[in-house]
Amino acid sequence: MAKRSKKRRDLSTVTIGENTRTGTSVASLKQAILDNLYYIQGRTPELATPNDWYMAVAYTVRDRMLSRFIRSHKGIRSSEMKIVSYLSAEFLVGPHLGNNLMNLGITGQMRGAVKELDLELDVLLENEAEPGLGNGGLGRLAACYMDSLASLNVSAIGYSNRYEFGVFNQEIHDGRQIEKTDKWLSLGNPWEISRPEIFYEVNVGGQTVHYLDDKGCFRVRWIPHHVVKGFAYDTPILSYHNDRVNILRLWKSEAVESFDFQAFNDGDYYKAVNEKIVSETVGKVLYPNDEPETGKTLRLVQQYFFVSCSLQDMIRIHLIRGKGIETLPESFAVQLNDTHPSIAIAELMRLLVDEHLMDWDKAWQITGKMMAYTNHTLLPEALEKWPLPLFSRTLPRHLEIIYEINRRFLNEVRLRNPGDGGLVARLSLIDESGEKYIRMAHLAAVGSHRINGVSALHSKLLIETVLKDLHTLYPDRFVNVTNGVTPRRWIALSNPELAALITRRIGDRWIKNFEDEIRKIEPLADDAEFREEWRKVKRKNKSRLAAIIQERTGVVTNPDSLFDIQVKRIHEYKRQHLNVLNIITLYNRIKKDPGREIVPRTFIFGGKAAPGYFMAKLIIKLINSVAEVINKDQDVAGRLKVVFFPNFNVKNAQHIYPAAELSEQISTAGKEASGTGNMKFSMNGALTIGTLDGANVEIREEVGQENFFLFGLTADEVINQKVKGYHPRNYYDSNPHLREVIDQIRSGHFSRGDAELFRPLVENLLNQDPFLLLADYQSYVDCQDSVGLAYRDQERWMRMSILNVARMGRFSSDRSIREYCDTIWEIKPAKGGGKAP
Ligand code: NBG
Repeated sequence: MAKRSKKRRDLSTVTIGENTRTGTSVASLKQAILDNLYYIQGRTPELATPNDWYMAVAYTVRDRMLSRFIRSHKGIRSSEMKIVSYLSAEFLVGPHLGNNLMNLGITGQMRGAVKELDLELDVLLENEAEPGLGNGGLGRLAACYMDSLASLNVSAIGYSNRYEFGVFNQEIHDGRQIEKTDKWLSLGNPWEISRPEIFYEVNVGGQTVHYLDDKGCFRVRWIPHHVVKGFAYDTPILSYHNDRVNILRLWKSEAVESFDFQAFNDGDYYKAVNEKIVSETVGKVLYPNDEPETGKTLRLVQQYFFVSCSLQDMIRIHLIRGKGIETLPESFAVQLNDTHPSIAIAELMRLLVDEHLMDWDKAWQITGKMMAYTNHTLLPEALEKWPLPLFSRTLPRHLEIIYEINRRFLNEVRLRNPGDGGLVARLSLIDESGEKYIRMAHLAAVGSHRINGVSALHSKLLIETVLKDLHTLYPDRFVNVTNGVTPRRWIALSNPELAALITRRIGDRWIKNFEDEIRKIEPLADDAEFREEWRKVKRKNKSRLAAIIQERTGVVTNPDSLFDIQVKRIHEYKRQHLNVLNIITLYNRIKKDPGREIVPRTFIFGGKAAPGYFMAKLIIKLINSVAEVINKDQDVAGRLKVVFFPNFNVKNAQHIYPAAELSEQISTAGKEASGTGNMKFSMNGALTIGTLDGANVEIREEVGQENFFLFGLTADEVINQKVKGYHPRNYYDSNPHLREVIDQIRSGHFSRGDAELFRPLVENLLNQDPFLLLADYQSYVDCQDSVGLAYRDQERWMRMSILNVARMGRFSSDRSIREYCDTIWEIKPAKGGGKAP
């Protein structure tokens, strides 16, 4: 009997055409590419376009992922293992090809194979359309976490929308940002597998009907205004050199009936296709962040749509495992990535109570056990809330559920704090202070068993400010998990020469176990030969970036100058304009004293501004206007250059971080929840100039204060300044250098005499300056001077750079995921990654 089943298993693993479908030699890969070109793209080499070749290569790689994918998939269905369900409105995964080649360990062979076909692997990699399914840090964090989950051999599904258009592409015209639609799917997406048989229906709008069922139980039926269908599209997420492959499952919205024959027969063609149009609009486009969401019904529908499909999917998988609905938390731990998916709390209640006929208390217990919520920002304007009328029109049943959750919750509050009406009003899920709103952060917090911030400082401020009352009520729910980033994509893939240098000295285990292994390069900071090799790698990366900059912007930069880089979303709190104030200060110094010795610097900026964020767009214009004046001024030639690198995204980031020497992390203390760019820079050997904000605090602790350029007010001092009454104009009046800079911007010195252009920005700084640029100005300029001094001593700089990398172990996303497993999900990951394939 045992023998028979073994035989059957053997048979099922035999793959026809083993060599060209799964072989990894140069010869098999080459043959496979040609086969895929012919059989999938329908082309021969003579007729193939660059995209045909890209697709053929991508399918060749995908073929080699599938056996592991299918094995992992079987595990999801059959095993007892708990699955992490990461619900996120954004996954900024970045290009797949290079990452998958690296994870499979076949980059070298593939390079050889394409070479034999007269192609360049680097050109193919550059040709890949990036899935821009995220705005910035929050989306990229989700992608780093998917990487670590797989590499730590934790079973996970990332759930989101399959947006047809990702974050816009940024072009710069006349110094201003222009947004272009991101049609990332237009040439096909070889990495996803569509699952037309996995779909769910999602109700929208309408009303509810209350009735008693035949057993006399109170029931609710939701009669929707319309129904949207969500179809699954799966992207395999490989682990680094081990067997696990997880899934990124994205939902595409479609009409239930794509064509209304009744309407067509009645002669109304437009009505006949209308439902299709309405339904497909749901997943059309990713919303930009930093814009007020209130009033955007479509965004609420979008959030609800992917959350509902995902929860229905989890229940289906759990039932396939042969288990009863009451044990759902044994199969899934759900992480809510910010409040965007927080409607999951009410939706799970609805599914359990209305569809699975569970009683409320049991359903609430299951919900709380499964759900956990990560907060990613303290900015009040980013704390999601939905106007009551809009919410009730869109999700009438959920409003009833939220009322019931709130009723029970506030009863508990009253019981514990009798007579404190103010507390009840502050904690309520409904904001009734004016126009009524649903507070999504409160819903997420009340329905979760854990709530976490993303850096030590952020978690502390979270419980002292926006979630203070909730913390008093449920202190045990709050934990901190400091963010991390994957060293696979951000060092091994983006900075292959640095990776090779490190591997030559300490072996390659650091890629898999960065937390423990990378520290082994610390003693090499004292090795002059190593420092010299380190310097050479950085120099090469800089000249490579310089070539890209010249090609994209026309600006010629000097790779021997200090590459001082600020790349991230453009936002006033991130203070790109503080950086600009310092640049103008340096410029003025040289203009006054042309013979002055300064360390030549290239200031590089990159980042998108939300399309509706006026001030952020003006900051982009300011950077470009200052660049225009400085870059053509012969007096500063060879000493200062300013560049705005257009369209900062994952692909471009992979060229930028490896070339950076100075990382600008200069947000107003208390505003940046964590930051993750700060970690990527440091891992690539850049030194940081920064405030005590977000994860900067912990980075400085790890790398040592002597290896970090600190300036500016602390979070407490920022609050004190504001309490005391902050008068930016006093700084302007009392600091002649600052005054000169501000006056130049105001007078049109950098805007061809146009004194109107930057007026809103200058007025804002002089009158409100909500992010305290003027208060931090002098401290920043002084700190930048000390950076210049340090850079003159290249031996010292290299030592600091090596120590920065050596001490970054803690900021691997593997460490973060381990902490989520321990303190939130109750899952045991494998140490140092899973077993090799
Ligand atoms: C961002 C924070 C960053 C943080 C990332 C990831 C949002 C709402 N928040 O500081 O601004 O690093 O989240 O946690 O995008």
